[in-house]
Amino acid sequence: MAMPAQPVPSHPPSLVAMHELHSVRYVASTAAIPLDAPIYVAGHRGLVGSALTRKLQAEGFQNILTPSRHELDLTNAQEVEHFFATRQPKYVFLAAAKVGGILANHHCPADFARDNLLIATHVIHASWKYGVRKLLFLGSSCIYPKFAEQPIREEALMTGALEPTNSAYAVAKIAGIELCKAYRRQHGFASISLMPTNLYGPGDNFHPEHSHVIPGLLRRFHEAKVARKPSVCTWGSGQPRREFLHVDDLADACLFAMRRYDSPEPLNIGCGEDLTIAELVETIRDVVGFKGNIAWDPSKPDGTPRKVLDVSRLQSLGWKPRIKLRAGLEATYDWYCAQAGTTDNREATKSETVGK
Ligand code: GFB
Repeated sequence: MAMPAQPVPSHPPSLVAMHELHSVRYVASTAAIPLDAPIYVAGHRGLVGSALTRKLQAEGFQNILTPSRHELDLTNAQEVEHFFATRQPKYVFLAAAKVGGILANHHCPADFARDNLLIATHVIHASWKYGVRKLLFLGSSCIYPKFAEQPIREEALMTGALEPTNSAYAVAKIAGIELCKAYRRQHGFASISLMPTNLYGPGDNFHPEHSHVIPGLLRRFHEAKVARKPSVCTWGSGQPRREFLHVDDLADACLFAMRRYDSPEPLNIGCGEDLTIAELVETIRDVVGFKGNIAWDPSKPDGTPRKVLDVSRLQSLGWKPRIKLRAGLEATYDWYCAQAGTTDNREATKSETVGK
């Protein structure tokens, strides 16, 4: 495979040093992903896993392993061991997770902690044990302290208290990062951790209560438009700020990182720009074409006041997102309408659990 030219970093000296330190591994891992290598996408039916599978297929990878939930329950250690022993994946994208929006996290913390701890423990251990060449673990921007300095640098991890609505999920994801570091330190296992910002796109969970804000509101505005309702209810104060990344950009960043990033330190993935929830709501209303009013329900939680990632480490490696928020929302709404017309996607799971 042809090697892309290495970008010239333009960032602080410490990042330059880190980049140079790992450039040797970068060369090795780039050259070492043959198109017929067995690649396991854990959670291939979820938002992230399905985007990753599309991306890998588009890049010409021919041996993508996507066992169904019936074949492989990632919370079951024996099933995970059996899968790795028999299918022998060489690269693993660990996108399987129990995920959900602010209310789902708030109401089901035990499920979010248990499932995500088990999935990370089983998959990282089996990957090392059965000779995976490289594993990419996906965390979340909610691992950072609730009041972290903005934009949030990777160094902010474990420097303060977490946002209570999703602390159980966040702790499970932090455990995954630590597992990757531990297997790397003790066994020399090439595992990396990526921390994506809030994601959206095709394949998302559009459940009215348990989804994240973008799919939840696309659906609510759509249904209000169809039913000619006078207003739509949105949650909280509208004042929190969030950063959003289209999942196809994330998938691109994942493959980029699998090829070029090899460090125990987590890597933030985002666009580095945020907006208020009130601004997002206005944009979604416009995209859907709803003409009625917007009402706010202050009894619903706001969550973290602001969550925008510092993406200078990622940019120093030469990666940038391509999909602007407005265009991404329009494409996602189109996808939702197409799905809503053909399947019962809108009545899907109470909160997305992928890879189980
Ligand atoms: O997307 P969301 O659930 O995730 O909510 P978080 C973002 C903001 O949108 C919150 C507001 O301030 C919500 O109150 N919001 C307004 C709504 N209307 C709605 C609505 O109809 N649905 C939803 N869901 N929100 C999650 C974490 O936090 O972020 C997860 O709980 C995960 O653990 C994810 O990591 C990335 O950004 O607040």
